[in-house]
Amino acid sequence: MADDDAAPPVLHERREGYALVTLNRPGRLNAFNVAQHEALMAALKDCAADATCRAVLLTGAGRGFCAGQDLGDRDPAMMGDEPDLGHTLQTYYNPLVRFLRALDKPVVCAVNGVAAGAGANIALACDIVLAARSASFIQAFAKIALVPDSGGTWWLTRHLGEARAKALALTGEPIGAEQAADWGLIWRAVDDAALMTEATALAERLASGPTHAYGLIKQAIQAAAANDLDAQLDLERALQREAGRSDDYKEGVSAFLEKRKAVFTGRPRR
Ligand code: LHQ
Repeated sequence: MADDDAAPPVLHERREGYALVTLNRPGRLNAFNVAQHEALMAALKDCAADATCRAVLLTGAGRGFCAGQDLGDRDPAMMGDEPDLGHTLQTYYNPLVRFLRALDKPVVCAVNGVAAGAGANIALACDIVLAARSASFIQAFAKIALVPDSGGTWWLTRHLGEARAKALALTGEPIGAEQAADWGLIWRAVDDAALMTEATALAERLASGPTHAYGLIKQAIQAAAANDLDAQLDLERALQREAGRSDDYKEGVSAFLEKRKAVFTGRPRR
């Protein structure tokens, strides 16, 4: 659908407490071109810099979540004999994955339909992934003689183990949302009609939570994969020290003792 390129490649809606970010090239199943990469990073950076933005909800327009790289931009007839795909990763996909992981606010991903290639792995880089029951995840790379990227070899191996990681990557066979949830690749599969209601409710809940503590939790869990228990215990001590100095900690304990609902500001400290 050529019309896609007339529309903004990413829709960025600032909502109360969070940003709704929608990949918006539905005629190409939201495959990434340069404009979509740039617009997505701009939206994420906007949320990072905005203290009133306390969570991100990422989804796709139309029937797909994201089909990975726009292969229309990669016609071998136009690319010369030695395309440098490493440069594309270095310039666009790797910074995106790193930004999602480093963002000190939770990122919810609502996978509304097929997530293929880098599209699947960008979804897996988010903090909490919900998927519509009809959605699927495809490590499509080997079908075009490529290697899973955007963290794919890392997510698959960490979450599923080598046997399933290799089978998915080598065959490029899709797995459905329920299978992905049963295997621990994503958080939850939900009915298609309920996806955005559930994802929105989750983003709203996170947006009124202790944002600073969420950032520390994210940091701790992401560090666990590379730490031994001793190092992780030390990290928890440091992060807990920091969390315990926040207004939200005081508010959380006071609210508990007073038997009322806590009202968190999300700020690090007074
Ligand atoms: C697309 C795409 C697409 C353009 C669907 N591009 N148009 C990093 C570094 C540098 C280079 C290379 O890549 C990477 C990372 C990667 O992501 S590699 C993996 C790239 N992605 C793929 O190989 C997936 C290609 N797409 C598919 O296999 C299918 O489209 C899936 C299985 C995702 C969906 O199948 P269907 O539901 O049957 O939809 P469809 O194939 O009919 O697609 C709908 C339209 O979207 C169609 O256009 P048309 O004009 O015919 O309606 C497709 O051409 C277009 N489309 N993916 N990646």
